[in-house]
Amino acid sequence: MRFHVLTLFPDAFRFIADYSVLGRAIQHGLLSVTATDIRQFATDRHGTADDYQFGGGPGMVMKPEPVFAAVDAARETLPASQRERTPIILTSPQGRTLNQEMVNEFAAAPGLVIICGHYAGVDERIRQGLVTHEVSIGDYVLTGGELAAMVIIDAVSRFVPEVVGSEENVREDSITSGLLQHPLYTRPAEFRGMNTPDVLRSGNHAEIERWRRRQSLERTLRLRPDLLATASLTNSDRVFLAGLGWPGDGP
Ligand code: 6GU
Repeated sequence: MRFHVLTLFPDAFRFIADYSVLGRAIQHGLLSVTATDIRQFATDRHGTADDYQFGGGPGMVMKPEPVFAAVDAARETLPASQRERTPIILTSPQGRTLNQEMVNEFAAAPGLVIICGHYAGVDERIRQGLVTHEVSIGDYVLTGGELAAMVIIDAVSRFVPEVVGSEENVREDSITSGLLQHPLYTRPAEFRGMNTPDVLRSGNHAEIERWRRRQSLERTLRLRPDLLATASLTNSDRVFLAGLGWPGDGP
């Protein structure tokens, strides 16, 4: 998976190369992350990437020429067969809020080009003529799109084979099943007066699975009842949830 990031702050992406899980994946050649300075593609000698907005008003706007040129250059490094299939993502608080389904879609691409939005915003022609996906990471405003780009890279990288170990993949099952995870315990069995459930140390695997499933259901109902509408539930899950007061997800 190849990530091409176009940014005004390329040094920020050294964090990814230095960070344990993704850094190791880069070293093993499973991922590549190239951060290119948009200013390199400025049309003047000063590396100007922003300008005042037409019509007046506070805040600078990212100019179109350097961003178009930077995307063209990133695309040229891709094999022709991949160019059409590589999403051009703009990070911006106006975008669609990132979720696991979007992460899955991005992970199916051969790579991603990510433009990190900055200042008051980008010239609208960047949206019109370049961007295929505009992505936000939540309903709050960041100083720039770099952290959002790193969030996208991290979440997508988990789907690249061998980037995360099998124990992490197991947890993915609990996300894709649409339920929150059951509580986890390790030694000691008793700590500062707090005990661990006996069933987990009973050796009865059927009982353990039942307990975990019920804990997941109960926790999801309490913390994220919205997830139950799309979770894959068995009949006995439904009966159990109904007993907890769940009104059900349909007629
Ligand atoms: Cl992608 N960018 C900025 N600047 N703020 C955000 C965001 C992105 N997602 C949430 N807030």
